[in-house]
Amino acid sequence: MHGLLLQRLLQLALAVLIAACSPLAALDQAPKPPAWSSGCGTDSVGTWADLVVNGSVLRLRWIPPGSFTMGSPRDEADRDQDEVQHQVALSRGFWLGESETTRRFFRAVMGSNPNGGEELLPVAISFEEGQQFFAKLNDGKPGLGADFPTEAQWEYACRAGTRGPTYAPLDAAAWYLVNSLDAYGNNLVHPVKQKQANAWGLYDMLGNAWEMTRDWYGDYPTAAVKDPPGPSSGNRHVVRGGSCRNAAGSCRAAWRWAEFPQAKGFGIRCMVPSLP
Ligand SMILES: [Ca+2]
Repeated sequence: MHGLLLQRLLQLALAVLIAACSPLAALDQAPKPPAWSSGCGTDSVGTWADLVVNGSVLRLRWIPPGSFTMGSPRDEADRDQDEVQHQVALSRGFWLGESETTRRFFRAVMGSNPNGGEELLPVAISFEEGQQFFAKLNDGKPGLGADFPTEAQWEYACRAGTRGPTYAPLDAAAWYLVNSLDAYGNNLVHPVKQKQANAWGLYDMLGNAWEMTRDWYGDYPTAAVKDPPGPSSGNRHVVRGGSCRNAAGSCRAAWRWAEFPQAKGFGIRCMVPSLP
C-alpha cells in the first residue's frame, strides 16, 4: 500500500517537473534578458529590461501571460455601454514601457522633439506619427518588434490584477482634471513617473497623457476570447486611460475612446512582444 502511494507521489512529482519545464510554463516565469536590452533585472514588482537608444533609456516591465475580465460591471459609476464585460486570455507575456514615452526618448529615436519643452513630459502626437516612431525604433533594433499595445494588452496591464475602476485611489495614481491645474487654471501634462505605479510597476496608465492602442475601435465580443486583435478594420483607433484634462469618469481602466489616425495630441506606451 505504501509502495503504491510512493509510486503515485513519484509520478505526480515527475508530472509537475515536466510541466514546469514545458515552453508554456516557461512563459509564466521571469524571461531571460532579451537581446535588445542593455540591462535586465528583478525588483519588488517584477522583472524589468532597459531599452537604450542614443543614450536615452526606456525601462520596460515584463507583463506575464494570464486571463482577466475586460470591461466594467454594469453598476460601475460613469460606465459607458461599450464596456461590456468578457473574458480575455493573453497567451504570451510581453514587455510594456513602465512610463509613457517621453519627449527625450522620442527625440533619441527620431532626432527631434515634436512638442518642445521639458523632455520628461510624454510626447503628444498622432497614431500615424506613432507608427513612424515604431518603424524607426525597430529599424535600429533588429528583432525588437515594438508597437502599440493591443487594447486588451493595455487594459490587462493597467489593471494588474485589480477589478475596480482604478488600480489605486485616483488622486494618488493619476494626473487628471482636478489635480493637474497650474496657477492659471490650465490642465497640464506632467513629467512621467511622479504618481503611484500599479502593482506591476507601470506609471500613469490612468491620466497624464492619453495612450493610443493598436486596435480599431468597435464593439467587444461577448464570448471569451484569446489574444484579441480588435476589429479587422475601422476608421478610429482606441485611446485609453484618460488624460490630465479628463474627469475621473474617463480615467478608469475600462474606459474607451477613439481617435482618427491623423489626430494629434496622444501618448505612446511601447509594447515589445516576447520571442516565440
Ligand atoms: Ca497615461
